[in-house]
Amino acid sequence: MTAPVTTRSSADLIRAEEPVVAHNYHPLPVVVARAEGTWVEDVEGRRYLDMLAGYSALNFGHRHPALIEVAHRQLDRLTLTSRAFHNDRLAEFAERLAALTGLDMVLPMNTGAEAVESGIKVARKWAYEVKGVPADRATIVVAAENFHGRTTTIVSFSTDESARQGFGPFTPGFRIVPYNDLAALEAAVDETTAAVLLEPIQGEAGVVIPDEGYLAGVRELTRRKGCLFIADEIQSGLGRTGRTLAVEHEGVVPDVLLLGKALGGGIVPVSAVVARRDVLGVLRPGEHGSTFGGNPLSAAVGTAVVDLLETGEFQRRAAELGVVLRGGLSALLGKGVVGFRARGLWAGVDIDPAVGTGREISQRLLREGILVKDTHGSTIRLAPPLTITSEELEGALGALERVLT
Ligand code: IF1
Repeated sequence: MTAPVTTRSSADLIRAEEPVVAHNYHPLPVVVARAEGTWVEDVEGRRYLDMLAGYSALNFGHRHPALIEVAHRQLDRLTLTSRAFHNDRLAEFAERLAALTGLDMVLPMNTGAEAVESGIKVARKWAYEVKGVPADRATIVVAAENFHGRTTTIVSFSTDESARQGFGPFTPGFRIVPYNDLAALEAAVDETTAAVLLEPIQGEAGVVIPDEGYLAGVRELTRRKGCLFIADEIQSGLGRTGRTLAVEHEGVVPDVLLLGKALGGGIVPVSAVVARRDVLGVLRPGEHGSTFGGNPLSAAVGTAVVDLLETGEFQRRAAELGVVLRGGLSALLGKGVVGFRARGLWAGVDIDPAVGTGREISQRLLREGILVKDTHGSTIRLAPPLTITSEELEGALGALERVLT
């Protein structure tokens, strides 16, 4: 790989951040300086297998050659116009993304939270203009233990106190029901309900997979009650679970799909609200916007991401290697793993607290050359790039076994 760009050591750089970078994270003590595919390298040249992949933003690995090539070419042509003008990349991106997802229309945004916020605004406007909910009375039903981002409206409906503490006052109009509970959902949806907003698999909660039939039940319930089903696939989507979208495991097509993370190929922030035309059609000029939303660089990279997904290669790899992942985790049950949930190349692994906390296990794995991140308590998440090889995956599972015993 290329020569180092800095002469400061990892320890120096970690120390240097302290007075000048907000402490809104508690990163593991590794300073990444370069990466390729499934491997990253720290400042001193130590190599690590990346089993987090930017929380599923790096589904195609670090710096996938096809994506980098498109980005380089676009950087040499045009990077930003704002949507005050058209650019020659947006139409194709929207056409290809709509076709990939089986929906009609795309609202291009940048971060996941922006897609979630935009989805909330569109659903409310649809409720007032199409469903006939009285002004400012629209409700949106969400699940407990949800994670949809960090804006003040989104944390307004979080059940994680640490995400809400000190950030009030909060946005009204949200009802919270237990996840994976159709009866509770039935009771919460009424004539004021604009939408039900759910992760098809809850990521931050620890890769919580609902019972078979839950998503189909949500689809039937929302259709019957005349409200929108908004599926937040920002983390579960784009190949992660072995299908293009996690909702495909139940053959469900939502009214509104929220995408992000891997949509930008791990290069630029790209997110989108993808929906039926009668839903996104409620937006008229000047009613919503974003400086960078739909910019030509993002649209070019997003189109190249759709190219990769249309091959089906990454979905197939996630499904096939997901069998290896499940097998490896099953073998560790009772040997430091007390439980796990896995679909495709995505797993939430519950570690026996007697063996260590999620953070301690993450630190031991770091010393084994594996990058993972703990989530709540003693659960670690595994979400490698979908380009990982079987040998690399077996290596990571071997390292996990070693640090648990
Ligand atoms: C961090 C985890 C957290 C998401 C879903 C929207 C968003 C996310 C389903 C917002 C973002 C990221 C945020 C990142 C860690 C990661 C995450 F669930 F993936 F593990 F935080 F809970 N919907 N999830 O998962 O997208 O605005 O971040 O682009 O460090 O906060 P964003």
